[in-house]
Amino acid sequence: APPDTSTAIRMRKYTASSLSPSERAQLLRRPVLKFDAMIPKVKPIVDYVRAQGDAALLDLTAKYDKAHLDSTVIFPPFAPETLQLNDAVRDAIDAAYANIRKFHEAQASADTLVVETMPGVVCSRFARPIARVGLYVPGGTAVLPSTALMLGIPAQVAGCHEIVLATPPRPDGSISPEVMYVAHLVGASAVLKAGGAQAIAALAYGTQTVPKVDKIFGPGNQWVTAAKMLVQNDTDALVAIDMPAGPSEVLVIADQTSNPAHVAADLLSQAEHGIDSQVVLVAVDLPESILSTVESQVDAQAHALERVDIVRESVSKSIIVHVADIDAALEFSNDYAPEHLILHIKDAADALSCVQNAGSVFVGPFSPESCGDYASGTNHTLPTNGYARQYSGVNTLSFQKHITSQELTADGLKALGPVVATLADCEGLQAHANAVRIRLASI
Ligand code: HSO
Ligand code: ZN
Repeated sequence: APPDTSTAIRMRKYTASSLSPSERAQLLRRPVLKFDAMIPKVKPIVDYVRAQGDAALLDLTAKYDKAHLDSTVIFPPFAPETLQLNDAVRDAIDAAYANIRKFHEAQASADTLVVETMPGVVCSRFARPIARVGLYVPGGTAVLPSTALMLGIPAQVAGCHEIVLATPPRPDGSISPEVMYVAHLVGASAVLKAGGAQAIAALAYGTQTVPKVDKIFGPGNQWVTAAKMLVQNDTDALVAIDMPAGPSEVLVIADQTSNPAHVAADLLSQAEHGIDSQVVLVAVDLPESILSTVESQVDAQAHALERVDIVRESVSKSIIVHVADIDAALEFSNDYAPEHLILHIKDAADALSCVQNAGSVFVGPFSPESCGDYASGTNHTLPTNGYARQYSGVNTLSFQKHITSQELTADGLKALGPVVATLADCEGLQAHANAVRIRLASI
């Protein structure tokens, strides 16, 4: 059917104070993802790749990506013709790379933490890179070199030894030069031309040519996410994942000082990601005149977008919530725990101290989310679906683990040993107590 350009693209409206607890709970939920239903679909793919390796990858890539490949992995040095970009794009990627690198270098924990907990008892903690990491860069409706930057830079900064970047090939078998250029910049050790659950399985188990990794990062569709969850639970794979990923979302808090056209533009910039994206506007005592301008701007700007059909669907699942004041706005936002929070409010920076749950915050009128999505320095791989309550976004520490150590002196053991022996006795673990007492007897 031809695209529907006639009907208005608008969000549903609610007033926070008149919601029942169950209505409020309903609004705080995201459009449901049926993971239980995905696992049985994904498992045969994962098992196929695990059993057949490269042959399965080639077969599945032909089937799902329509690309008929001879081999699935490219190793550096990458051929110059695969990296060819126009100058403006290369310069933009370089500028983004520099900012993201600067911010992620500042996060690395290079220093060893040393604490003498009591005289002669020294505890320390130091970081080591996760040796082999897999970075999933989605293909699908948009090619995302920015995601390659957001995953590749912290991996590089953390000092990971092997960086395997997986992304689905185009039907001609190639990878976009933008993604290849980023792979080159971040020092990727291999590019896997595969997407979906099959790429995740290859990273988790390795194949004849794909190196097995220790942790898999990156956003993806339901197939990718279900496959990540599946392999994470397989003790044979012995692989970790960054976080459970879901569709993109943004929550915008706007008051009378906000510019309605800017608010609308920010809402749409997230809504265009996919039909499952959810955008929420929390309107703080917003006069009807401003609100209706926001709504008409959403409608007008949406109709001018190439991705209007995606936006139409995501906006129709999205909501406007009226609240009386900024405290109520932040309460709603903290309960929703958005991936992105944009503060279009007076004295926006002051509100930060009240933000408890959010992936990343965009403060004030000149901080569109797009800047964080691409180039300001912060990471765009962030917790969705309310997981901002307990997860951080991807950062340099996501690519490291911390090892602790301790060294006791004889005096330290004299002081601490009796405490340990008593506790070991209390647990009935005699050998533990002996390991202390046998030493105390000889000091
Ligand atoms: N907003 C997305 C990231 C992205 N935006 C990539 C543009 N390209 C994460 O929620
Ligand atoms: Zn985005």
